[in-house]
Amino acid sequence: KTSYKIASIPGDGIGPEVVSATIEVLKVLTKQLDVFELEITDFDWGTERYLKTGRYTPEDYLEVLKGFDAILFGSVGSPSVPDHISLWGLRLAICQPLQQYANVRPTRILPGTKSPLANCQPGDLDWVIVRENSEGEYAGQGGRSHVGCDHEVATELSIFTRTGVRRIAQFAFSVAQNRPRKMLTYVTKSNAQRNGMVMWDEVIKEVAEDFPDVAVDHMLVDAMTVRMVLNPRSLDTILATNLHADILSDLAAALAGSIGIAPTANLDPTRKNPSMFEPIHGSAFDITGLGLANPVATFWTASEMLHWLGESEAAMSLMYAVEKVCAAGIVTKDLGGKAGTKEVTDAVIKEILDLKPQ
Ligand code: NAD
Ligand code: K
Ligand code: MN
Repeated sequence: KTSYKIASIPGDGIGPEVVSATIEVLKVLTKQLDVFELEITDFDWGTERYLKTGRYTPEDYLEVLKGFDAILFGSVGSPSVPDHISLWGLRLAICQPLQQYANVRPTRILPGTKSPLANCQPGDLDWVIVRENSEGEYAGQGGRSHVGCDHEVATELSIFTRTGVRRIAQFAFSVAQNRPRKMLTYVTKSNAQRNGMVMWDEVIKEVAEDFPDVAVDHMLVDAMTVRMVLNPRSLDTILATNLHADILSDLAAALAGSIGIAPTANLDPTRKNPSMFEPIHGSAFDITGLGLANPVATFWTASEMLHWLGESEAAMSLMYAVEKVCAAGIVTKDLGGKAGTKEVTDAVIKEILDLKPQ
């Protein structure tokens, strides 16, 4: 039997709650299907460790992670540490050096749940957002001088390279090509941002020539927010920069019902390094420890991880179980239900136990 090595990094806030629920579900799923094994190793990398040792991770963390087939991540961020320190200390400290340059965010309305948009039914909103995950405003370039003085200057440079844009464009076109509607909408802000964003427009037009069967259209990011709300059906695969897609994908998750369902994959498409899978949400301090966190985002995340590992049948079985539970109305408060993390998890496990072995 194939065995995959998974690094589990639950992190902070509700991260450990949703990751432990997911590991419970994965253990039952692998046992039930009986075709592959997951060897899961748990890492205590997070803010508690930072407060004790001054680091979110051990120094050799990249070498450690390279020994795994995939990484399952919860969230990082705590009220006791500034957010830019925690994010750069853990999540970006993994994504950036491991060249996980493609961030993929499937978004759709699950059965039994509702979009806040009037008249938007499941099927009217079925998107994949591809977020460039290594450049832009998140490249870590910039600085501050004369800190605290009235004449202080602070910059956050937006870095784009032709190679970086080309590789994410090629990735997004192939995602679009593999979906039934074969449509790609790319988002820039090339009216105001006249360097990097204009290069994006040019590179995407070049790459489009290699994908003649994909229908392409272009939106400016501000107008894109309007189109997402007023005409969700007109969209399918969406490509945007690191910053723009970060914002658009939270909006997308809310339009699909809740940020509590939305998964993301941080992929190294070259497969030289392990990829990392996480819910798009953060630590959710307001509900930490209350047993209210929606685990569906992390279940869906685990399904995306199984797809990436090549275990598509298991991935689909997991989503089938999750969707059955949603359809039965066993959902958390963010989706308008009454169930807690545990009830949803138990219900998904019960559905999995009803699955036939593959
Ligand atoms: P958040 O995603 O943590 O929470 C936003 C809102 O959504 C909150 O009201 C929260 O209760 C709700 N929510 C989020 N996940 C939920 C779930 N699974 N079930 C039910 N409700 C859910 O965003 P925030 O408040 O902006 O950030 C909190 C912390 O998380 C900050 O430290 C931030 O830096 C960090 N963060 C980390 C990541 C990451 O690890 N990749 C992503 C986003 C935010
Ligand atoms: K997260
Ligand atoms: Mn975000």
